[in-house]
Amino acid sequence: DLNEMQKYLSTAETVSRDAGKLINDAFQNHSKNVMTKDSSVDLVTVTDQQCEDLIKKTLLETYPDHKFIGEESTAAGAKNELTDLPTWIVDPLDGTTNFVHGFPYVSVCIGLTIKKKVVLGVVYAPILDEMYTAIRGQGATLNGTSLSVSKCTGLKNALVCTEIGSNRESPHIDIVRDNYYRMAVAPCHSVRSLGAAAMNMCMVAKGACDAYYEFGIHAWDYCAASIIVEEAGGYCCDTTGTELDLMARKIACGATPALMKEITDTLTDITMPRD
Ligand code: LIP
Repeated sequence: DLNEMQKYLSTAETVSRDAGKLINDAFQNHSKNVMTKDSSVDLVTVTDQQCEDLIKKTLLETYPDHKFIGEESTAAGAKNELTDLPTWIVDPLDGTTNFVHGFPYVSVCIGLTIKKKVVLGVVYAPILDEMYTAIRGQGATLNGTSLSVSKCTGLKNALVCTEIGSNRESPHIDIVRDNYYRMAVAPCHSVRSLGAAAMNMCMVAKGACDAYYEFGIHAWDYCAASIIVEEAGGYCCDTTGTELDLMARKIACGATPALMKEITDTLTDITMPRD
């Protein structure tokens, strides 16, 4: 019920601010201990791990019968199977490359699924001090003010966000480049990359851009932000235009179904190995 959802949201908000403090301190003090994961462009820092430990401990101590899927727990070998049980899906620091370089678009992402459906989401951007939240059916807010997407219905009037991602191998990156080219020659108004899936999606939710798509990301990058986009009146789907799949490692979202049909019809899909 709504009371329970508000309680869950409040826990998620509080712990995202606590993790945000750790991020802000390390960001301001330039104390970033950088390591790589799958490749030289797949970065992780001690701050990512500290934040995930804090968030995981808090959520599982508060809600012992809930499940947890997190970016760094997964990297450390935890299996991230999505079941019908209440499951927190967490990216402790989305935009790690931005964080490492001092580019301020970073966020803590905390989503909750029940019966595999996203029921609430928090995206907290600590450097900008922007708190984006949504509960299913209750709208989306930024620092308490309600959000709504733009009214854009066609690619020719759209500002589109996307990312090159961390897979730079052929043929993956060739398709990413071709898709970028198709956006450019559509022609859409322009293409932007904030360097973080959740921040791109929050720009869609607030109507500052009209659409976002990306291949190769994970549920923790888009779970929380997907409900913020939907509750701001936007539309989330798979890059093929079918229903959004949290484990398919790709997303397209934007202001209107008409715009998203045009975009997903324009994109060449990349089938990713599922999470
Ligand atoms: C990042 C995403 C971004 C993507 C990067 C990476 P991380 O997440 O937010 O959209 O292009 O490759 O996946 O690793 O900073 O949490």
